[in-house]
Amino acid sequence: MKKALITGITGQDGSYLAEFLLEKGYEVHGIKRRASLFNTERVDHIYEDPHVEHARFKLHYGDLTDTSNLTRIISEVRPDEVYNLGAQSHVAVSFECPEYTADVDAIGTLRLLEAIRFLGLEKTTRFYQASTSELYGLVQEIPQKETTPFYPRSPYAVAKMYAYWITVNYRESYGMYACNGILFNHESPRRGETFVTRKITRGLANIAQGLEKCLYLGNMDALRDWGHAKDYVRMQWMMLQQESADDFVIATGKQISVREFVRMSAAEAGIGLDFSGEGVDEIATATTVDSEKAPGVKEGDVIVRVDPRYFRPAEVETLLGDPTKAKEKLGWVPEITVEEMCAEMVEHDLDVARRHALLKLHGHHVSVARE
Ligand code: NDP
Ligand code: GDR
Repeated sequence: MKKALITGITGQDGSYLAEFLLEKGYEVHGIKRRASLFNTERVDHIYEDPHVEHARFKLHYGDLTDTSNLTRIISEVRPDEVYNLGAQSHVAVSFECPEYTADVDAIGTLRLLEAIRFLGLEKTTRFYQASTSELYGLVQEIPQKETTPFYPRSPYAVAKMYAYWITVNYRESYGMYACNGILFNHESPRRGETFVTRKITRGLANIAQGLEKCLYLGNMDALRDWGHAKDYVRMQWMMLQQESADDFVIATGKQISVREFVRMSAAEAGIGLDFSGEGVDEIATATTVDSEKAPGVKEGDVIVRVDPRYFRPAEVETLLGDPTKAKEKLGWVPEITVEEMCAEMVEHDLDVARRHALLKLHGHHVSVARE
């Protein structure tokens, strides 16, 4: 039985990848951080009681900032494949916590690679690094492919650039099977609530159900190439099954703006929108309302506004990937469109919002925390 170790298993991608690998028959080990509350919600459905014999899903406490811990876990597990998905993954937060982001996202990757080498596993353990389209930042070429020069625009992207090159370096220096997946944005109902797509689907669902009045966003002109996380984790595994290690861009090859994603999500929630004003004065007003789906909204309500606190010190305005290499060399093509993904996310968040509205009706406190 093959063994995989996933850092970031409690995150969006980690949870889908764990499901995928369990289905493939792997024994799956994951690193979770100690938190004051349970933080395994995304993997609770695949959790196996460690007391049960032959459990194939195992969690280890750990942290990418802790070298001895990482070395001990790798030495105990001796994984065939390591997927390094753990990261401080929020671009805006990386401007607030640049040093921590560098420690986890850049040096954390080095710690893992060194642990593999130190334990003499460099010829047997395959390594996947979660690289990112943020490396392209201020884009030098449209669309972006594996040969497009990098120009990172945030502490997050700069840290990920170190991680990208140290992965290449360990491949070239020690003959390790180590790959970078340069993944463009990918989302799902399990996406963290403060990334823009989920913030939009969750915010609009809450507004539709009368739990919130208005959604505040930053730069609505930003263009992104959005895919579905399920399609992208399949590719992470495929990259480690080749004869030799290589780096691949993973994207859909289509882009839309944040504004268009708002419009699409609102339509799914039964709300037609009209956008007016410019820059910080831009607003979106409800022009048509399906009162069954969105009982909390009336025609004429302003339900989206701009709040400059969500602008970033340096912005990545446009990203559009060219996944030709992945298609030609690996036969990978994304199966889920952005429209299907948006519909799935809105449906999920409407379902949650309906339950919260019912709880509120019966006098319970309901949190609509956002950032
Ligand atoms: P998430 O933010 O959903 O998950 C990040 C994971 O990393 C969580 O499990 C988190 O734990 C864990 N983590 C954070 N800090 C540490 C630390 N110090 N030590 C150990 N683990 C830590 O990210 P995604 O699942 O969306 O992304 C997975 C990876 O892919 C990340 O590296 C991200 O940067 C990268 N990426 C993501 C893209 C996307 O569009 N989703 C695109 C390109 C790259 P906890 O649950 O406790 O917070
Ligand atoms: P990104 O994702 O920075 O591309 O990084 P995010 O969803 O945070 O932002 C996408 C774009 O939307 C604009 N935006 C807002 N973003 C957030 N979070 N909140 C807002 O209110 C808002 N309003 C507008 C942003 O300015 C940006 O242009 C994600 C992460 O998953 C990274 O880990 C990953 O590497 C990249 O995708 C590829």
